[in-house]
Amino acid sequence: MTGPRFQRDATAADIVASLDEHGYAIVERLVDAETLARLNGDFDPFVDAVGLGKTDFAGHKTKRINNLIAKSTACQDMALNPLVMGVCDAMLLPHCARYHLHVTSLIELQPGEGKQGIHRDGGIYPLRFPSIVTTLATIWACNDFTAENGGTQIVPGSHRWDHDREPEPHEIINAEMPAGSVLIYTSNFYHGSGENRSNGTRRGMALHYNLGWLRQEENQYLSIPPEKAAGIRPQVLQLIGYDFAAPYLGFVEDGHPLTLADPTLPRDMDRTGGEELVARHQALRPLYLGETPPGGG
Ligand SMILES: O=C(O)CCC(=O)C(=O)O
Repeated sequence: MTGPRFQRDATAADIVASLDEHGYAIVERLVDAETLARLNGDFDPFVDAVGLGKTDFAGHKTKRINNLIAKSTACQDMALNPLVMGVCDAMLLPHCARYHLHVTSLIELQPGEGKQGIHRDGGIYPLRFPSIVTTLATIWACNDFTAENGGTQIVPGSHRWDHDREPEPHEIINAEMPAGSVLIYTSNFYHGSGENRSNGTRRGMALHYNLGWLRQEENQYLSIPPEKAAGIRPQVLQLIGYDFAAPYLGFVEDGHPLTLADPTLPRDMDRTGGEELVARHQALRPLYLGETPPGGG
């Protein structure tokens, strides 16, 4: 038995074990107070300026902003958090040579917001549940998450459920965690934002990652085109998609996509992405994409 609640000395192996057993993990106060203050300060003007959601899913009393990488260097740092990267390596690299950032959303529930419909993120792709892990979600608590203010609704154990099994109300709990903590779960796990019965707002930052050969939810290279990419470090640009996802997958005219953002890079026309990527791709076990056999293929 391990998890699901950890401190910042947790290892990627601890988190992976908790994802396997419970379907989720919470790492308390993983980010320091200074970075969190910087993050909130970067987002405040955008949150002030944005209107409320217009659909039941987005929430009629919820403010959302996206393209967070362009709006905050603190967000860029957190997207590359070493523990999260270790968990992504363990959960996603078994099925892809490289993963990328899938979507970035700041989600601020206003007082009086109701519960979001419970869902599984993997539903964005036409696959039966439970499938291989296609996405890995991190929800960072930008302020305290409580049962009263809409801490994410989660359904422990639901990552193993069959496609048609839906949660009963008594199976749903709220992820409660102090500001700076992160909730981690995968594409097979049922969750949704909670109801905000408090007088304050609940602000969460969702940074989700996905398999490199799947389309990203957020079109990040149009949100951050080459002319806006200057000044963003290569590691971050690669994570949002300025990279090969596999040999040949995602090349541009000169070879590596990063050459569009940094004209000083060699225009060597190499479309393989390099020997290491080729080796990683060749080592992957090909997936069965018919009716998924028992055990997920
Ligand atoms: O805000 C949250 O706690 C989760 C939001 C979510 O799952 C979504 O918007 O898809």
